[in-house]
Amino acid sequence: MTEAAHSFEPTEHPHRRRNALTGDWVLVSPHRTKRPWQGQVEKAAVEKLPAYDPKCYLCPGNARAGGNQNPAYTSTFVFDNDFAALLPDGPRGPVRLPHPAHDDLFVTEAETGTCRVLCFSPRHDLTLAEMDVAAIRCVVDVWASQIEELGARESINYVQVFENRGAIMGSSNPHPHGQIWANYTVPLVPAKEDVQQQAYYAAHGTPLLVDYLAAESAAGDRIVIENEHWVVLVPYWAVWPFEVMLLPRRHVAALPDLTGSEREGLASILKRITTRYDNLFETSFPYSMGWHGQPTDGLDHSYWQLHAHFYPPLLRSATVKKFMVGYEMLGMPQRDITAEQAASRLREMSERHYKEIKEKIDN
Ligand code: H2U
Ligand code: ZN
Repeated sequence: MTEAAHSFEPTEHPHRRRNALTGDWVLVSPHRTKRPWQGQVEKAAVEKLPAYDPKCYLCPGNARAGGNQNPAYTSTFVFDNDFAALLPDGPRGPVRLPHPAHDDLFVTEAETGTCRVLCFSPRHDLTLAEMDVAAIRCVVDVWASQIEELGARESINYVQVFENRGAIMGSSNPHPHGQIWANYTVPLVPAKEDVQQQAYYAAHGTPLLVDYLAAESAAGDRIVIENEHWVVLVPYWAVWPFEVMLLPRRHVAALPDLTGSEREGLASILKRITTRYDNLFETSFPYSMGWHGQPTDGLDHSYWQLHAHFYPPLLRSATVKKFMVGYEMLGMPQRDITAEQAASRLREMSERHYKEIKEKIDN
């Protein structure tokens, strides 16, 4: 160990942290948090929405852009994306393009799959944070049944469930909804996680994220909230300011394998973490979230541990967003506040939604 290593202080000294789940690195610059901000200020989103919007393509009974009509659904509703990025039929696998001398410079694989949209609620004006636990439980059950149904297909080797929330994240519509993309090849991020988890299991004989959660529980400073079956923490290697990971306590490889009481606990902790997020800047907190579970290729992936990632872009207020530009695009991702500081901020938040408190005061 050098002299510098002896005096290393994670809240003061720039350092790199390795993402054990992907093998990527993040640069942490904790000394920069006092720097002034003179860049873009996002306009806070207008928050008062109607329970039903006749022009919304996701509301019950309305017509969608593709010409189809939504049923008068009362809980959740799943439909095939009218503008799907993947198509179920067609060629699949390596393609030979007319570049015989440069095959390795123009590598192409034909891809097939299915894209679906999942409405979380018939209510246009709610979010996961504002839905009740019973309604969120219905969303959990649909996530599980979609992964099960699509994953059973011979041509589907990975089912990616995700939610893109808020205009700032490019979400096209405030109506609470998520998406499901299921395809033949395992996408880039879960493929990296597969490699790292497999290598860790080969070296240690235990699943990477099971050991990781045990170590985080012992340390405690990155844990945000927990219940009987689940833990929410800011990962050691977090890139986004208030990024969190949601992990089951039990070793479970995929969402459909969750028991009834684990699903119940999941619905409850989803409401709690999204409420804390909303309370952080008193705004309907934008994020991209999604589930990572084992590939559905029928092979043995017992080294996998199910988990969800939440990647919110907001940095210091409802209007100041973190951009992944410059050094991040060309060098590597970088963050200012440490994962420990972010976890501490999220721990301080109330679990009573700020809108509920405001309504009380207004009346
Ligand atoms: P966001 O999750 O980014 O808001 O996307 C919503 C999806 O809904 C988007 O992929 C689809 C878009 O293709 N969509 C339909 O399938 N039908 C419509 O009538 C409009 C939007
Ligand atoms: Zn709607």
